[in-house]
Amino acid sequence: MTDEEKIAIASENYTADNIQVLEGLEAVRKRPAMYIGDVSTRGLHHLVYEVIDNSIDEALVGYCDKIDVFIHEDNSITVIDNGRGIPTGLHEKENRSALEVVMTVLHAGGKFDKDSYKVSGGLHGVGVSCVNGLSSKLIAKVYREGKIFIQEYAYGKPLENVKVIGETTKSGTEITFVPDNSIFITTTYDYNILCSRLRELAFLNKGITLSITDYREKDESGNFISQEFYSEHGLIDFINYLDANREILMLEPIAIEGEKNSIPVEIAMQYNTSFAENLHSYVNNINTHEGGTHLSGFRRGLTRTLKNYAEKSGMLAKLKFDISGDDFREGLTAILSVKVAEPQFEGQTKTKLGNSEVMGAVDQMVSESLTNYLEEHPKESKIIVNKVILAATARHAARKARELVQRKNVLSGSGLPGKLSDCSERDPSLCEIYLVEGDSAGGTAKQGRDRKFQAILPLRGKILNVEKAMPYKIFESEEIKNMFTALGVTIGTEEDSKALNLEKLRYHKIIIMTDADVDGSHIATLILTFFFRYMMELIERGYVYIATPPLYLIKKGKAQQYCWSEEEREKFIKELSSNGNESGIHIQRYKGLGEMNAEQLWVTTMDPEFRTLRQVTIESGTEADRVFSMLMGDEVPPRREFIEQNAKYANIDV
Ligand code: 0RA
Repeated sequence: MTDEEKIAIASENYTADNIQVLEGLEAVRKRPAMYIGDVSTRGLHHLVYEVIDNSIDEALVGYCDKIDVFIHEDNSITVIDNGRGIPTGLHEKENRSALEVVMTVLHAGGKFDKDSYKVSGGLHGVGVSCVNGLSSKLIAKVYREGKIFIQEYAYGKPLENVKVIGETTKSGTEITFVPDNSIFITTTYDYNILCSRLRELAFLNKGITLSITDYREKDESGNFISQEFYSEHGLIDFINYLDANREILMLEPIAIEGEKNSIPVEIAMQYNTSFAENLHSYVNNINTHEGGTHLSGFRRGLTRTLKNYAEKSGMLAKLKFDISGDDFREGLTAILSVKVAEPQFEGQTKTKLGNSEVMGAVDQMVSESLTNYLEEHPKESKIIVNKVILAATARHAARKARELVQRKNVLSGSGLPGKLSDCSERDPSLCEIYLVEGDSAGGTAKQGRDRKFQAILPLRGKILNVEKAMPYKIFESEEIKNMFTALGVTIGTEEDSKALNLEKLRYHKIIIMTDADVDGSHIATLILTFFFRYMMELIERGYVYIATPPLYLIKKGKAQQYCWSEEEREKFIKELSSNGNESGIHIQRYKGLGEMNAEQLWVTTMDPEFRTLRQVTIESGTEADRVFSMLMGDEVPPRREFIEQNAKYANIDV
C-alpha cells in the first residue's frame, strides 16, 4: 500500500470503495486459486456459478425469474438472465460506465445497491469481475432502458468503451466468456456437473426457471442436449427428489419456513426406512459440506424437540437404554437452507459456517415449528418415535458388536488382517493399499507389486451392501472388518456412533482394483458405497482411487500394445495394418485381472510411472447421495434406467 493510499484510508473521506479500487484484477490472475478455490475442473465450473449467482441475486430481490446457460462448441459459456441488467450509466467516482466498473473492479458488484439484500454470490463471493479476469475474452451485453449496451474485454481489460448497438424491449444481462487456457488445467465443461448445480439452484430458489443447452452434443433426434429446471415447492421437491429411491415413512416431508432474528431459515425433512443420515445444509445457496453453526442449531432443535415429545408420549417407558442424538437422525433426509448477510466461512474447504448467531436462530425455528407439527400429526409422530427407538436398539447392538471386534483385535497382536500383504514403508503419505477383487488376482498383485510401498488386501466376492444393511452388520462382515483394520481406521465413540478416526490411517492411496466387467463394477460400487456412507472423509481428502486395468493386449510379431478403450484398440490395429498386411494380429481381451501375469499387472496397472488412477471425488453431495441410494437400494426400475443411460460411460459387457 502506498502512503497516499494509507492516508486516504485514514482520512474521513474513506469509503469502502477506496479499498476496492486498490485491488485490481492482476491479483486474480496472479493467484487464481485464492479467488476461485483451484484451477482444475472445479475452478473452471465455478466461473459459471459466479455469473449465475449474480443472476440469482437479481431473482432474490424479485427482478428475475429466468436464467439460461449455453455451452458453446469451443467451451465458451453464455449466461443470460431477465433481470434489471447491470447499470450502464456513469459511475461518478470512477468517471466511467458502471458496467465497466462492475466488470473490472473486484467486489464492485453489489456496491450500487446497498439496500438490496445480497446473500448469494458464489463459493468465494468474488463477483463477476473475477470471471472477467480469468477469461481470455468476455462480452457483456446489457438490455436496459430500451437499449442494448455492449462491452468487450480481454484478460479482464476493456477493449473499448461501452457502446449502444441497438434498441430492445427486453431487460437483462448476457455474459459470454472464454476461460483463459493459460490459467486452467482444463477448459472442457462437463454438462452433467453444470446440470446438477442448476437443478440444485432450482430447488433452493423456488420459482426460478434455469435452463442449460450444450451446443457440443446432439441427442438421437438431432437436437442439442438441453434441460430445464424449475421447482414450485423448493426444498420439499428437493427432498422428494433425493428420496425417490427410498422407502419413505411419511405421507409428505415436514416443511419449515420463516425468519428468526432477520435470518431466513428454510428446512424440509423426511424419514425413510434406511439407516443413513442425509443432512445437506446450505448458506446463501452454497453447500456447506463441513456443516457449522446452522447445522448444529438444527441438530439441537431436532433432538430436544423429539426427545421431549417422545418422553411425554410415554413410548420410551419400556426402553432399557438411553437414546442418543444420532438416533433421531437415522433414516432422516433433511435439507437446511439459511441466508446470512455476512457469512463467515471456516474449515479446510471454507464450507463451514462460523456465525454464532445462526445457531440459536435455527434451533428456535426448529423447536417451534416441529413442536407444532408433532402436535398436529399424531400418526406421523408415532412413526418417527418408533423409528428412533429402532435406531437406538440397532446402535446398542452395533456397540456390542464393535466392542467385540475391537477387543479381538487387541488380543491378536498387530491386529492386522491375516490376508493383508503389507508394505515395508511406514510413512502413510508414501503408502498405497490395493483392495483387490478375489484371492487369485490378489495373489498376482502380491507378486507384481513393489512391496516397499504397496500393500495388497484381497477381498472375497461381493462385500456387504451397506446401503441396505443395519449398521451393526458392518461389524459382522469379515471383508469390511478387514478393510477397517488394514486401513487403521476406527469408527464410533461413546458420544457419536459414526465418528470416524483417521489418526492412524496407514495409507494415503486406497486403490480399488476390480475386473473390467459387470461383476467388477458391482464390487467397486459396493466398496465405494461403504466408503461413502462410513468413511466419507477418505474420499473428501482425495485418498480413494480406482485402478484402470487394460481391456486388450494386441500383438503382431514383436510389436505389442495394451489398449484401454475400443478407440485405442482400433487405432493400433489400423497402425499395424497400415502396411497393407491385415494378418497375424493377435488380440487378447482381458476379461479379468486373473488373466494377466504379475509382470503384466505391474506394468499396466500398478507401476506409478505408467498406470492411470482415477481419483474418486464428490462434485455434489446431494447428487452422490441420490445415486448411491438408487444403485444400492431396493427400487429396481430407477436403477435400470440409470444404468441404461450411463452404460456408454462404462465398460459393460453386453
Ligand atoms: C449491480 C447492480 C445492480 C444489478 C447488477 C449489478 C446485476 C449484475 C448481474 C450479473 C449478471 N446478471 C446481473 N444482473 C444484475 C442493480 C441494478 C439496478 O439498480 O437497476
